Amino acid sequence: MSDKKTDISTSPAYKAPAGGWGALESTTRHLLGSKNAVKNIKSLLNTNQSDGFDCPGCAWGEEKTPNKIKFCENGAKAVNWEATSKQVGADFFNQYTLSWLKEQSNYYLEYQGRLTHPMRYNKESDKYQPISWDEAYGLIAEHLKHLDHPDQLELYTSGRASNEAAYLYQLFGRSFGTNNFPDCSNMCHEASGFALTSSIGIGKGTVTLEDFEEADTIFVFGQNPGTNHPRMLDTLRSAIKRGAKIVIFNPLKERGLEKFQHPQNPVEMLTNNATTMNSLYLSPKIGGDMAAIRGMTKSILKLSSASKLGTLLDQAFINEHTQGMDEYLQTVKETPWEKILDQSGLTRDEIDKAASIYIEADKVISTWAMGLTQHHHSVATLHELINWMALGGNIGRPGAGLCPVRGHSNVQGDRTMGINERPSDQFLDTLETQFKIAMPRQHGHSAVEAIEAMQSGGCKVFIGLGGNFAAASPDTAVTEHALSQCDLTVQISTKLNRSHLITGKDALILPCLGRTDIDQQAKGPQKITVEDSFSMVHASTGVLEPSSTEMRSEPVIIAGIANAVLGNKPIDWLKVVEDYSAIRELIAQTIPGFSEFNSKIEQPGGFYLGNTARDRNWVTQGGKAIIHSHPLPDSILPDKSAKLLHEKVLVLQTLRSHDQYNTTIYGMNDRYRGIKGERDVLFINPADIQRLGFTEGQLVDIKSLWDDGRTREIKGFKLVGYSIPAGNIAAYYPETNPLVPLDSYGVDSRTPTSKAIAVELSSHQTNRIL
Ligand SMILES: Nc1nc2c(c(=O)[nH]1)N[C@H]1C(S)=C(S)[C@@H](COP(=O)(O)OP(=O)(O)OC[C@H]3O[C@@H](n4cnc5c(=O)[nH]c(N)nc54)[C@H](O)[C@@H]3O)O[C@H]1N2
Ligand SMILES: Nc1nc2c(c(=O)[nH]1)N[C@H]1C(S)=C(S)[C@@H](COP(=O)(O)OP(=O)(O)OC[C@H]3O[C@@H](n4cnc5c(=O)[nH]c(N)nc54)[C@H](O)[C@@H]3O)O[C@H]1N2
Ligand SMILES: [Mo]
Repeated sequence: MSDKKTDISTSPAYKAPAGGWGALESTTRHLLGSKNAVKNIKSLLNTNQSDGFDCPGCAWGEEKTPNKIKFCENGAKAVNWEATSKQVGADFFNQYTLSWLKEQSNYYLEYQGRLTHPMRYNKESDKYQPISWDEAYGLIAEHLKHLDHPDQLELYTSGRASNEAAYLYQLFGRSFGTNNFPDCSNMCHEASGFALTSSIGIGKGTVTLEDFEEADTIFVFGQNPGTNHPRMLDTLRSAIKRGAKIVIFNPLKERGLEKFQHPQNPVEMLTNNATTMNSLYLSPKIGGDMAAIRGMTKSILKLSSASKLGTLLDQAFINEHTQGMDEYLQTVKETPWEKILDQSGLTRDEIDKAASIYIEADKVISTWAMGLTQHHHSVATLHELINWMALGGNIGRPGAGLCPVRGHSNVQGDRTMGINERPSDQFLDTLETQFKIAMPRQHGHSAVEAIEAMQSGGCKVFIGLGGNFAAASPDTAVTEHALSQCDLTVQISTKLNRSHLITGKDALILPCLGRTDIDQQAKGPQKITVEDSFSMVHASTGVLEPSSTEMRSEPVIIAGIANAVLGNKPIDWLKVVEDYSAIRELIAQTIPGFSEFNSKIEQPGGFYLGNTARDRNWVTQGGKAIIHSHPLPDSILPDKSAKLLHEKVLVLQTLRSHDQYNTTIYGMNDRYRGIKGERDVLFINPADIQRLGFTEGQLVDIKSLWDDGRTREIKGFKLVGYSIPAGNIAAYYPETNPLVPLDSYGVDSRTPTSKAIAVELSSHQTNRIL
């Protein structure tokens, strides 16, 4: 593997600032180009308002300023996509066989519109056919009755489900007898939850949005907010404008982290002024962050011992609030610089610079996303980050703290509600006391384990509450085969996607309402609640008339299934969905922090759940923050790749374009990276193109290296020279998922290693006859 350093000083692709006229133009085009311009403009104005709905885009928090327009370009795309008037109903399914639909792209499938009628797959005709809701519920009950064990059921959740839906779903699953709750979080921030809980005693970020107004330095690791959390750019811009420093760690030069122009700021737009977004932009090699952070700690120790002021560490915090720091610092001292520089790909000077910024700052916030969580050694990397933040006492202090920036808009809330395959005994005890039935104690399956269970025949029924399990999961061929082994697959969804086409022996599509839709129930229109990355819980109310009366809300669908399977036990399922306050009452009685839930959500902006670590109350063994010491890994790749390495091997990360929401593809452009009209591209250092004997623009095939005898290859990707460290490449998810081996996952997190796959390239042989 080559680790030659080439100049990657700036992004070549897009010269304009992020946001700006490009964002405004794109928002307008997406709005006017949809089937429903007026309806969609109405919905945008209601996004994130106290009496409107929570943006189904990302999980970034909301400022409390009333009546401010609170959507971003990509939030607008998400709203627009859901609010289409195009429909996928019985007529649509009557036209096409599954074999034909399987040949279509992900973009085509979702673009067809909203799912409007419950459907059942008919093997004979190879088509979906309409079914009544009651028949659908009855069919699920029939299948579940015939299971040998409740653990043959997998209940997947994607992170858009509301607190109310998630709570009912977990209660249904556990009352049926299983903790099998694989969720999108298993493929996303699982390592964050694991590392935070094992260090500071709570698996959530310790900061609130107000802390960003006080921080004097913000470190952003492995995250592309310009595309995935655009409202965060606004927060970062304000910080820069008042003199705070921002340090970026990202192998790619991401435009949003270089320059930003606020599309809702008339002065900036008219004068074409943009804010330079960072004080230091470091590009470590993929997977090199743990080494880079260790380097900063080593550098800080050196600065500290040379300082006339004595220690530069927050010794009082370390003594009073941490355990294990001495051992960690000893491990750092013993790690040679050579290894740190080799694994991080950074120079000593770069690391020293970042360390100086850290030590000069009084209040530091660190944020991170998938660039840190989707690695083999993610938990160790996050422990390292927490240790380094603890050195300066940067946990549990205003203006300072840890901030995993979540993905789906309610993924954090779903976990709080009990969507967790490894629930605590305490939680299960509370449920037992409340509902007077035994809860299953055996831990359940994560996403990867669910696929393994389907493969081995251990799972017979799969139900997906949202999401696109077939396309979002690793090892596409393996996952698809696993799903097809099920007796029944059920997808509760808003839009048609790949997962509807990969059926078990029997299959159902259950169409549901989305965040923007009015949810009318027996006792009137309903609101739901969500929790953002900052542990703020607030209500969300749909404002648009649903485009079909056949669609049902997620809580109603879950109640319908539960009622068919369990009858009236342990609750009257059909009754609690007449008015969701009844569900919130159950939540109030069983989930810590939710007492008086119904009255608390009446406050505009919602309420704060609190965070024990923020209060320096460490819910750990020993009552202090635990400082974990790990050696730097020998290789950032798991053994099954590490042993196959040769000098032409590259490390691939799979990421999002600007025109997608996970597996939902809105368009074929990636504006900030200069890509137009295509997705099958491979970002690569120009020196690697040359070294490997290719030319820019050439098509290549990509094959992963994994020692299990299986071939994983995708074909025909265009080489695009880009500012990325030599030896590293990047391409879009989900096209690259066939390359991620199912058993290539993080230690303790079991998260697929979507950001580090060893691959080799070969020239693509076109079949075209000229
Ligand atoms: N518009 C839009 N918004 C979204 C989503 C979407 O698809 N579209 N998805 C939502 C979801 S579920 C999530 S989880 C978040 C995802 O938000 P991000 O984590 O920002 O998403 P990715 O595109 O995976 O980007 C990963 C970033 O990490 C960098 N990176 C990769 N490997 C490494 C590494 O080893 N070290 C470091 N330091 N950096 C690395 C990449 O260059 C890239 O900038 O966004 C959420 N918001
Ligand atoms: N290679 C690779 N793989 C990855 C990742 C990566 O970076 N690289 N990222 C991972 C991450 S971070 C995540 S979070 C997962 C995402 O995995 P998922 O959450 O499973 O996937 P999405 O693409 O977000 O799901 C989109 C589908 O959700 C449905 N949907 C949308 N809104 C609603 C709603 O309100 N209710 C219901 N019931 N359904 C709705 C629509 O039918 C839509 O087709 O993918 C993971 N997979
Ligand atoms: Mo995610």
